[in-house]
Amino acid sequence: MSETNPAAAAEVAAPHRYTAAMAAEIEARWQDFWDADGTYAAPNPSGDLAGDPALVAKPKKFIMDMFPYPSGAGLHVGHPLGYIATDVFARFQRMTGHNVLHTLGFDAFGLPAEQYAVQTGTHPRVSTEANIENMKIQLRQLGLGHDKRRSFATIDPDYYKWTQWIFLQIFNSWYDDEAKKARPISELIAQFESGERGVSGGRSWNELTAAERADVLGEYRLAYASDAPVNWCPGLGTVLANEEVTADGRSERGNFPVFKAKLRQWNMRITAYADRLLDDLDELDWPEAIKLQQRNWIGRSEGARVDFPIDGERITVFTTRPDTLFGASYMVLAPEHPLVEKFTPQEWPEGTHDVWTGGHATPAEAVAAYRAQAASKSDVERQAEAKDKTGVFIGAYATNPVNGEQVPVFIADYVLMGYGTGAIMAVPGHDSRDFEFARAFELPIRCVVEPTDGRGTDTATWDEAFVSYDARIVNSAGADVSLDGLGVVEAKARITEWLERTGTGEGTVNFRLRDWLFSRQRYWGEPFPIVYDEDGIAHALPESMLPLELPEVEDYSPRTFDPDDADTQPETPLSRNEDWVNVTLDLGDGAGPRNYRRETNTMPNWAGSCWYELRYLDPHNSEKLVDPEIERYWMGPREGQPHGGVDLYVGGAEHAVLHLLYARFWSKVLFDLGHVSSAEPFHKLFNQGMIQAYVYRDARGIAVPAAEVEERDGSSYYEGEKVSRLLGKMGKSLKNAVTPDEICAEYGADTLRLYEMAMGPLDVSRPWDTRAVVGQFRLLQRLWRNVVDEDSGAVTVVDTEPDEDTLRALHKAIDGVRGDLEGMRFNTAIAKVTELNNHLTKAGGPVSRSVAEALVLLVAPLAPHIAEELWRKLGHEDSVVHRDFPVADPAYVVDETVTCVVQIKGKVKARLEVAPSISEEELEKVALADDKVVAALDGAGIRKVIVRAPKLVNIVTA
Ligand code: ANZ
Repeated sequence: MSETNPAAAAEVAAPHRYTAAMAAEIEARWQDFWDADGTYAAPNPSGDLAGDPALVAKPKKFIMDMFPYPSGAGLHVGHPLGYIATDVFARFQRMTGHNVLHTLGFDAFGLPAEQYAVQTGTHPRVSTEANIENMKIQLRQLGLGHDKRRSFATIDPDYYKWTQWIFLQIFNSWYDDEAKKARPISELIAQFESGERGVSGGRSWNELTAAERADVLGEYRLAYASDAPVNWCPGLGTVLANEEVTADGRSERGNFPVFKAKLRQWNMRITAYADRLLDDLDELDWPEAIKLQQRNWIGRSEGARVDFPIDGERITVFTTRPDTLFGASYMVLAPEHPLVEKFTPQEWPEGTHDVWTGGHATPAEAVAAYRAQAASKSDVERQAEAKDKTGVFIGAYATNPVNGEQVPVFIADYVLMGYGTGAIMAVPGHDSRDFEFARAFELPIRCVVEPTDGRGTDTATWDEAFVSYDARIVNSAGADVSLDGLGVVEAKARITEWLERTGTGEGTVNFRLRDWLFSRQRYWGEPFPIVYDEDGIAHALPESMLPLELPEVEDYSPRTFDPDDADTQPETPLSRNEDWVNVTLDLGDGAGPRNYRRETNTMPNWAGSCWYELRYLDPHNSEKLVDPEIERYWMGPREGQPHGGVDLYVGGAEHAVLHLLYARFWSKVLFDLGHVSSAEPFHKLFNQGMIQAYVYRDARGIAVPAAEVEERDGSSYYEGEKVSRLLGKMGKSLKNAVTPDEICAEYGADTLRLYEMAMGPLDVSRPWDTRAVVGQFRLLQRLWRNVVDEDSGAVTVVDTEPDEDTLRALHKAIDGVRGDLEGMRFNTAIAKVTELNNHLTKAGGPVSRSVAEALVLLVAPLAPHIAEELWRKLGHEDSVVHRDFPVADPAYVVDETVTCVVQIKGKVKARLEVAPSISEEELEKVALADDKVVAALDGAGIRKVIVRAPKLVNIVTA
């Protein structure tokens, strides 16, 4: 490819032309300079990273990327999109009077390193550290202005010491529902000891054995071990969090079946924070789509608990529609509900309907058979809307409290034990699942919400339930309460009030969010700082024993099993090192040296990313997680950011409910316990789009190397054969990965940076096109040529004042670029820089120094190496990094502009304010880069662009 490459060819033409070789030389030199100079060091107000007080006194900006997992495949050009964007933004913020913290670490625990280790026999630390080194080299050549003093990897013992420390903070605290915050567990123990708080069962704290006390505290601790059913994935050999299980009940990673199994595992009581996690979203500057995903995941439902008496006991249901209580004609318990046995009689009651019994001779038999069947299914399978409803009568009736009616009780798998109370009142008239069940089991269907779709109230004629929140209640009058004629909202309020008055129920809020399963049966993760004594009681290691380092084991592979065999049990790799597991320790709790057994699970790979923003602030602190003054400086609450947090966090949208929810939860615990002043980790979140790439497939559907495909007359050919072309992900497996290394070698990092930023609005996905990269290279060549003579290498600028036209072009560009960089519209900023540069080229003759300098400063955030070089050539001794960004003179900005109309398929989609002198070529670029136009095109191919500068652009789509 290099023979046709203008970057290489130009070298022969003029000795001082901007070429790939020159870019390589300039870039390497400036990168070395920045490293040696510490150009990007952001000073802290105190501590070992304290620095220039004048800089500290400026307003701060903490700009962060979602840190990478150092994979063995290295980076392709899709990965740095966000890193370049934050870098441009950070540079702009530095030039507009901010103390900017921008750095990057590595999220380095996790499955891939371990799987690679198992395959190759290399220790995960060895391969991970090699990958980190490789990635650092790849990142360095991009010219990212990171404060490298603040970088770390989550696998560094100095780092995970504090991850373990936070675990202990969480373990040693409980959630006080009254104060609505976490408090130290010692304060709870004091309440038990003094009798201020009673122990359930009515016994006094002093009577309890150590084991009983540990159990009581386990009910409160924010990190606790429990035997609850967990997601066991035999194929991966580990258990998984709900968030790691796909909608069809398989592991997100590896796509193996996931089963429910009862195992003793660590959990984090994130549910205690459900309300605050919801409420505080309101104050965050996040994309609405992500907020919505979090809201749905937390799943707050307002409704009521209603007690249905049965045999002197009661079944409590959770319903979001207490207004339909008069329509409840049967009940359903989850098959695993603990009360099922209790209410199941010896024999079928008189007159039991045949279809209710499942053909079994006794209720107990029917229940046992049905339970066995339900246990083999995942929650998702059980809840599938389309599936036929199954279930069985348990032989008992309960009483509907509102009208005294006897309603039959069933077990059915569409009711889940893990939600609400694991029991429902079924209202088949107005709930689709209940409707199908009632039809299958010939149960009465009552209309208690008046249909608004003209179907009438005779349910015998209905094909489906009538589901509506906006209709009137009917057929709902009882002895002491009537809902007839009320709307849903009023009816809910009235019946809830009645339930509370009569002691048959109460209004309640239910959450979909479950506690976070926190154990993994893995080697490559943080060890838990927990040991068990001979009675099996868990003890925290004292802080002085942290970090608890990962021991060497012979075999760090997880024990995996037949992916379909649910009857298997995990085996932890750490348990294979008996010397490490069995220890004699003095925990400093007065018990003296005792024998303990270490916890052998490890933490999930999410742990390290739950708090890394804090460690960037004060990365070498060995006394504290983070110094409070430093934390307050960078993260503390301020005007418009009531919960504090990072000023800008950029990353992919795929982390909506995993990382982002977990990190918010840890922040809140640390905030409650007084360790930090910020209750939210990330104030502003921005999701960048993806860089897509064409995937070419041959007739057999096999991907062929994209680099070797030829495009001719709108078709694609590989080795002479026609191949298909589709946009897809970029990656090794699809043979279409392009590495930043290749592009840097061919054109230089500044060109790569410009190209990635010019491709379109940052939040929109865009297809990579290597052939288009050269366009940005040419821009840099023209920029260079406007300042430097290509033959002599001399600077050509003159000290005369620019003409009026040029002043207008300059100040409009300054004004526009400033606004665009502040608003993260990097593509339009580049279009404006290009316009100014072209104006200078077209004007001919030498460029005025003042204009050339301003132009260089405008370019500096986007293409920092060439900017530094030109700045130096222009006679400056300092770096552009800390220079002030140019400010437009309003007198030149209020120039007459013309409104240009952009049409797509003849319809007006945008209006642009452009200079009357804009060229056709420029106008086309500006129009195609416009957000509204990009949105309207929505990825559609463009057939033709008709430009009538300056007033019209007409885009014809394919
Ligand atoms: C009666 C009713 C009438 C209901 C009606 C709905 C419509 P969300 O909104 O997701 O919170 N439900 C309660 N617990 C359940 C469980 N463990 N498994 C399966 N379903 C359960 O859903 C709450 C509704 O889902 C509850 O309100 C209950 O059905 C059902 F016209 O009660 B409803």
